[in-house]
Amino acid sequence: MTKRLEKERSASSIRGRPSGNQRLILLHAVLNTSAPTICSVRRRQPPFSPLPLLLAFSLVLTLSSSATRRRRRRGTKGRSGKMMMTRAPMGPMEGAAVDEVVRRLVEGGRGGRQVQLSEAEIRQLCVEGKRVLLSQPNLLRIHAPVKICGDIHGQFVDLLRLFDLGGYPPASTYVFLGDYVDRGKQSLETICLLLAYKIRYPEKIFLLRGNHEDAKINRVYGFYDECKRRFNVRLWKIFSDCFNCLPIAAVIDDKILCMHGGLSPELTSLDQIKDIERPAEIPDYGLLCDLLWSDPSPDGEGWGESDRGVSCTFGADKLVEFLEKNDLDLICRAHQPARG
Ligand SMILES: [Mn+2]
Repeated sequence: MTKRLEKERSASSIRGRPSGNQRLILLHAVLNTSAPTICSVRRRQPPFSPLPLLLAFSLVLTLSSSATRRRRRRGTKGRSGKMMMTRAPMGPMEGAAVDEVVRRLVEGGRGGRQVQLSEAEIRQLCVEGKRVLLSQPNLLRIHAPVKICGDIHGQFVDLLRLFDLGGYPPASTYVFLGDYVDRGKQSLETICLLLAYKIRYPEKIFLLRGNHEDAKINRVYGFYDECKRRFNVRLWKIFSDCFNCLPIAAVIDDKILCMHGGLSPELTSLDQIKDIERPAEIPDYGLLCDLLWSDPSPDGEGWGESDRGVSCTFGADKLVEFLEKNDLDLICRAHQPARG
């Protein structure tokens, strides 16, 4: 554990782009720097044109599909009826109440101002959020166009800037690649807004799990302290229950696999991700650990030892092998900051 934490501490100083591999998109969250970064995305065959929107803190990738199989489902379609029948006690968080939480966070959070929701509201966001997360599979199937966002890490002002740029849900569909909490100053506002949108528009925003959505990690890197300072430890535990239900990966238009970390030597088929049961704690090794912790190897081939002391690295050969076997074009992941 100590080794893992030490290595995680050093993760913020990870060198830039990990490799020249052409089929890996990295979504960089550049913490505490205004240096812009950009990732080139080249493809063997272009069924759609990625449009990178560069921000100082994160990269949003818009994937627009010309072979349009997009489904225009309304965000709330098909869930309110079930909700009314099975979860009447959560009624207060429906519709207008969630909208009100969103409004207070978005309007109140401008300029870095703190927005203090009530403890009861946050508990409801966690409980209802958990229910919505578990109602969808651990391996999500999503259709383009969609905007993919990397680590937010409690930088709530930057999250609002992302929505300013890309449109506020439900105007656009989003996939977030995890690491919502820790490091930044406003983990609570960040995760509360994302959960509120998830509850309100379950088909328009998808929240994957990052390695910081893990009680062992966010106990140490800021989220626990923020919960304790602004509320209490009980609330932090309620968040942990919710985080244990976040999905692990998403496939966009059957071609782009998204996850926070990367590949695993144990991963041969996508069904293995689908079959991971939730709620789940992140183990110290194995498939689930690797999906949230592994990194591409900057130059090596095969599987390598990670500098983090957790999980492993994967070489370009392993990436190509996996993509070809599973008929995928790209892996899209986050987890590593980069220098511009
Ligand atoms: Mn990470």
